[in-house]
Amino acid sequence: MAPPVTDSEKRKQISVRGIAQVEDVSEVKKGFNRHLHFTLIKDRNIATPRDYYFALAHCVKDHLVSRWIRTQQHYYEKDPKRVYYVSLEFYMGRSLQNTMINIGIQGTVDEALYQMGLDIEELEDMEADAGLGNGGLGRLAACFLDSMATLAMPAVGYGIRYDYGIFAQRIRNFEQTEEPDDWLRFGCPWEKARPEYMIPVNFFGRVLDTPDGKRWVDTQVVYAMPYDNPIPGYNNNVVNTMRLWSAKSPVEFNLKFFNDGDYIQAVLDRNLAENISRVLYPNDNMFEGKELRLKQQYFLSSASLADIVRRFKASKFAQAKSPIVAMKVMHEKVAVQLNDTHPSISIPELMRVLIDEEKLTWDEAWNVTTNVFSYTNHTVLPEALERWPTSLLQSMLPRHLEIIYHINFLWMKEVEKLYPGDSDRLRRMSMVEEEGEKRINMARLSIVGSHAVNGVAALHTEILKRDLFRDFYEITPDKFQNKTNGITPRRWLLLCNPGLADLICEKIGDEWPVHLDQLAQLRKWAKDPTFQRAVAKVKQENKFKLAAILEHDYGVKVNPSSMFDIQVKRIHEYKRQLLNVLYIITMYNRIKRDPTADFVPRTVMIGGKAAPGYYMAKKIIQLINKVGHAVNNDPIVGDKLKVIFLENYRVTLAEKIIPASDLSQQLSTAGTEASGTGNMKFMLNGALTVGTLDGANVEMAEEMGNENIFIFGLNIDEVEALQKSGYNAWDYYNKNPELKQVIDQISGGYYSPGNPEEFKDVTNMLMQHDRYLSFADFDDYVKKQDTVSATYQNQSKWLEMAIHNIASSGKFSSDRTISEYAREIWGVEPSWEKLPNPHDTSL
Ligand code: T68
Repeated sequence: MAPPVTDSEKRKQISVRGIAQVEDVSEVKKGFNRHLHFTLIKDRNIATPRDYYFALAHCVKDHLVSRWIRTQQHYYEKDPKRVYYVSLEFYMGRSLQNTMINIGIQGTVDEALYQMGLDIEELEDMEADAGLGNGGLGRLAACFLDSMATLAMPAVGYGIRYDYGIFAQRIRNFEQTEEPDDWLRFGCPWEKARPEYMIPVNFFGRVLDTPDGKRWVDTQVVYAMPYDNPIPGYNNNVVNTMRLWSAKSPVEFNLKFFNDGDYIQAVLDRNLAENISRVLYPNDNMFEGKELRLKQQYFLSSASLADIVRRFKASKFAQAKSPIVAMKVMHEKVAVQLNDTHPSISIPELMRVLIDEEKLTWDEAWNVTTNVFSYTNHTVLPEALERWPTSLLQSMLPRHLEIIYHINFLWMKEVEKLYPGDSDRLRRMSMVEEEGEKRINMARLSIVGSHAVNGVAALHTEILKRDLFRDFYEITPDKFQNKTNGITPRRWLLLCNPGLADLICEKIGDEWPVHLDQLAQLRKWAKDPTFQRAVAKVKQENKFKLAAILEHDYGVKVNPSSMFDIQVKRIHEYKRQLLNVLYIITMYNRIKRDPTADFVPRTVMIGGKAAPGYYMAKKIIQLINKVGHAVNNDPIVGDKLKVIFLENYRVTLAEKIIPASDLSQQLSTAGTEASGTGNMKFMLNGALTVGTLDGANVEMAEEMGNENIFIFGLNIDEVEALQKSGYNAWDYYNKNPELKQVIDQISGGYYSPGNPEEFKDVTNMLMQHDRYLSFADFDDYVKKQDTVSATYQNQSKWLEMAIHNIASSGKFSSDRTISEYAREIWGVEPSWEKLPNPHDTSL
């Protein structure tokens, strides 16, 4: 083959998006037209962009199915240990582009659509986000599925197919309003319903003691209908499954009404059962003890375990044994990861199945159960820890409560043996909490019922061991592990930042998407002016593109040469968006004090959803919007400072914002953010971070060196010391005139003309009961932000730091995280081998 001539041809040769071949392009055009005709039943005269999107999605899905079937055949033949990731949330976002990239047909499809005169980006924009998650925990589950498929692991993700995902956020009159997310309105082209595999799930009823063991009777039944979604690995022909359950009423539901003659009412009431999978609970880091939420948790747990047991029984391993012998060793072939305690009712559920249905003894069942399960903790905030009232469990899941009591009885005996007479310790370690309303502490149940417990960043795991789960760590130190979070470089670089991806390929080849450590090679060009210019050019193009989106979607004009300074994440007091606002106002005051002084222009963007019932978070959104209104309309400020609230922040918006950011704000009080994963996405895309020594920020700083990150504020020991000695916001307020001015303005109604009371709850909180010590970090934050501005003026220094960020982000690939889970918790091996390319398609 002749060597490539031009730069752009060279880029195509090394393109990680797949090189278009003439035959493949014509194949895609054929498939697209076939679906437009036979699936959508439209012609090009009346088809809309949405029709084209669906035609394309179906066409792309066709290229998945052989790989999907073959992958499952391959697993059946090889009969390896299976991994199940059970999660109430999978925050997937869109699938079209990700699928094309992972199976290597993006180049081909681009060319085919171009030849047909269609704009691929316009079509991609028709896809609704699968917003089946709140934030970090749900997005982590999605990144993990991508990595497990890419590492050819025999894994299934189990979740709920909510009819309504995370609400759409609209800002009206500076405040958040919520709209239901009807994401399935036009149908989902990726999923395959499998009504033939429906599973009955029982609720309520009572427990009978029979000679043949316990029987749970007189229950209400709801069916779980599986919907399978393909999860393609990157460039390895593997396609795994995410199985989401949807609630279906049984035919005989409400039969008594039916017999009463109220047939119509009986049919209408079928809705009640189907409400279980209606809507995602919109809280992050907050426990809401609602009956419907517990139903969702048990619905997922019970259906998934029944499916797991069925698949195990059908495996070659189990088939070669008698049924009872097979069940006793199920843990040799099954690993189940619990994504937080949300699905941890699975632990008594598996005990129930093994004892009541499979007739194992208690001890045999307990051995299997503890070896099957492992539990990931995602937070140390007390209000997020799940503690279900026993009264609710008693009526909804009476057999499970019985089992939990017995697990706890045996556990208490064990503790008592180790620490005779230590009643305070027994109280601290009991799954049954007796203070106030009697409750089951689900974290304690999960620790005792699992063989491994992990935190999601080194610092977080240390807090678990030393503080939250200290007593448990003392008894079983080997159970506790760290698994620092990661992100998939496919979506969070290759997909969202093609310019940077190409640049990296030119320097180090095209293996980095599966070996992200290779980015370290970029370090040698950190000071190279040519490479710096190339990185700067990509960043500038991404900023132009975002600026165009902001103007088109929100009607705001931004200065694309200003610093894009971004904080996007759920709105929560502990994440301290307020600290960001305090600095914005500080900058505003400085500009007004001396409008001619040198000022490094910034466009500050803040985005994120507040839980609908979280009053303070909603106030914070209102304050950001009001401050933005004042700043953006002040002629003295001009182009120097703009404050934008990014409405409806979600996966798809993250993909547009992160590649265009210069500065990433990670401001949580040390010891509160378990890990953070947004922080890693910014780093990978060449933004610099201003942040505290919290969560994974600590490890990011370690990887890149303190000289490449702007760390400020109290560390965790200092936070603890200050909490102990007593934090007094007034001390800081009185000592810092800029802080005093900012607070006086907010509480004096400067940003709420006509209603000085508007933000009094915010300022009262900050002054009197701020659990997150905002003022204690204000001074250092301002100083660090001033350093940020000064550094930004030295573009070559800034770019050198940005390149160091990119080059140091290898550790934060979710491939690394998943490899650690695989080897150290699940007992399976990751593999970089490819399955054979299915030959019934040339793609
Ligand atoms: C997040 N937790 C952590 N919770 O806050 C974050 N909570 O530090 C970490 O990086 C991430 O998990 C992944 O480990 C959450 O996102 C929730 O969304 C949530 C949902 C329901 C109930 C409680």
